[in-house]
Amino acid sequence: METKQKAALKAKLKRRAKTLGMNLFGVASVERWEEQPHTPPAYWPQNIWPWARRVIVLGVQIYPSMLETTPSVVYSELYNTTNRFLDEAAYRLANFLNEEGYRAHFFPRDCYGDISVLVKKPEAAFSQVLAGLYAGLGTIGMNHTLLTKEYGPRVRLVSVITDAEIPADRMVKKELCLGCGACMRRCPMQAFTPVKGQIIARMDKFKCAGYHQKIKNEYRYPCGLCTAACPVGADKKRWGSKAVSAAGIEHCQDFGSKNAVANL
Ligand code: B12
Ligand code: SF4
Ligand code: SF4
Repeated sequence: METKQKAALKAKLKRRAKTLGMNLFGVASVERWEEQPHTPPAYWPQNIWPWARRVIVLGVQIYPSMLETTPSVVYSELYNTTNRFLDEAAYRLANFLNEEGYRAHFFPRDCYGDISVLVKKPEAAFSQVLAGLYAGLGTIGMNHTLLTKEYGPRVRLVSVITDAEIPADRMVKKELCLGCGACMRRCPMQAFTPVKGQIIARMDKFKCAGYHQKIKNEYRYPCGLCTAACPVGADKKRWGSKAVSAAGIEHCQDFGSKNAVANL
């Protein structure tokens, strides 16, 4: 493929992603997995799918006005919808690439059977956070999520893996995390412990997953308070500090979940 053709295909994919409702689009070359120190070779896309050359990462925003009611069925429904939305958009983009003659498929936004598995082994076969980092969408914050300048950590991700060698994006150089600790203070499980000289905190994933098991049983999964608390992101300016009132949070939590029944 000629350089001009590669750039034209990337522009076409970006337009399609936008039409499919995606807020963020970035491209990582698979070499990034080798260059960066984060995962052993078993996780590298090119070792799982030998034809893989690029990973296209798509992101969709999470509305703070719904997230901040968490744990509630309001956020739970938003979460389920973003999941469908992401997987469908990635499927369609991969399909388009197949029709253009390339190999492509998507890696589902999460890819685990149930939270009861994550409480024992809180890990998946492919990291959307690292894919987003390598595709230039943002940097990893103290709370282990990908922070973006547009939406802070309030963005969910999915990847399309392909052999179409479109131009890769540059990684973000400037750390977006402010090190303010708001995520850590807001966590109901105290899952984070700061590490001196390092932005990313130590995280007790088992504590976090255990809490998720509890609130899933109450039909108000997931938590996400550490993403709601984060001040990074242009979205925070748009929504202001009170995207939902304190009374509104309680009100939303009083309907549609086991918590509502327990409070009767
Ligand atoms: C397992 C899982 C969980 C587990 C474990 C959490 C965890 N942080 O690992 C539990 C159930 C606890 C969980 C909770 C949540 N999750 Co979750 N989860 C996943 C899942 C399915 C797999 C993650 C994984 O195992 N990847 C593979 C491993 C190898 O990589 P990794 O965990 O991503 O970790 C890398 C980096 O953190 C980095 N890293 C870690 N430590 C350090 C230290 C240093 C110094 C450096 C440089 C790098 C570094 O390197 C790691 C690889 O080794 C992903 C979806 C996916 N398939 O990626 C979503 C995902 C990470 N979750 C997500 C979200 C939003 C949440 C919640 C907020 C709940 C919610 N939806 O509201 C909470 C927040 C937890 C948190 N603060 O991290 C989003 C994050 C989006 C974003 N903007 O980053 C993802 C990407 C889902 C998605 N498709 O968007 N989750
Ligand atoms: S999702 Fe909730 S329990 Fe898990 S780390 Fe974030 S604030 Fe803590
Ligand atoms: S809340 Fe503060 S410390 Fe936590 S990820 Fe966001 S900017 Fe970093």
